[in-house]
Amino acid sequence: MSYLDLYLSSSPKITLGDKGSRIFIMGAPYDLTTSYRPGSRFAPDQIRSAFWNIEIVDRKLGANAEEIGIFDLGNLSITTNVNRALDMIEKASGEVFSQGKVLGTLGGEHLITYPLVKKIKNAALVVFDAHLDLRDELYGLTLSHATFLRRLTEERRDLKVYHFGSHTFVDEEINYARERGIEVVTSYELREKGIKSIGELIKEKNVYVSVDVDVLDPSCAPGVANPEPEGLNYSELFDLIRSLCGKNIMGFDIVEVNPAYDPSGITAVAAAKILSLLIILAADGACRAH
Ligand SMILES: [Mn+2]
Repeated sequence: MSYLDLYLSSSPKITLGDKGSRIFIMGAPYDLTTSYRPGSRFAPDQIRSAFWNIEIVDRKLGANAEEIGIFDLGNLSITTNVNRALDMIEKASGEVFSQGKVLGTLGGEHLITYPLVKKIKNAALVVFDAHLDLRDELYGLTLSHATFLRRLTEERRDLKVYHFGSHTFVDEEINYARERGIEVVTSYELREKGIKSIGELIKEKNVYVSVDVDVLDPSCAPGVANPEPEGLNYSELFDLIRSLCGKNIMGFDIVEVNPAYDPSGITAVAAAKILSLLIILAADGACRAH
């Protein structure tokens, strides 16, 4: 062991393990179809930096993410071509999934979920998002961060989707959701019915989890591309995520954090906390039902 091995790291990578780890992390720094405030391409490294600097132990789940092997692959290459970005995400994630690994991807905008989930079989998709992202088209784009779930659910008729925390969507979106059999529980319903646990609502054991950080209220997560007031607070969202303890997490992503609008860094910290929870949930037997 040399001083170079001892004192230097490839920070801000969040590697706590090696290639033998079951959980892999990848950055997808793309915000090419963002409709309002671009900048989420800078989020992966901000989330990593926050992850290194907050406590990643969770008292409620009774687990410490520091003790779980994680291998960080780094970020996908820069491109300004949307199709090229989607292709790289699909190919890189496909390689990780084919090795039987759990892949956690740091966005980037919500469109990155489309190539990540496209080929995942035998798992339900669980989405947390202020928006439904079920429009057929927005601002001239049929494939964008506002339409990704529409395209995905049209292509994958077999994909069961559970959607939590929405509160801003047009009739076209909710009508499509009902027709397509997407289970939608809005932030209003979560609050009015006092729903703190969704584990039993989700019938499937295998799940892929996509967290759009704008599901949090802008008062606790201002640094997102499309902030929407009346979102969830930290504890409301974290308890819903914790209630997935016992599920088999096949993969996950955390999207839409925008460091350009996050001067205090609290949105990146919230995303890092979400990352630590998902790592604990994805690790075999690490979490304890609370
Ligand atoms: Mn959203």
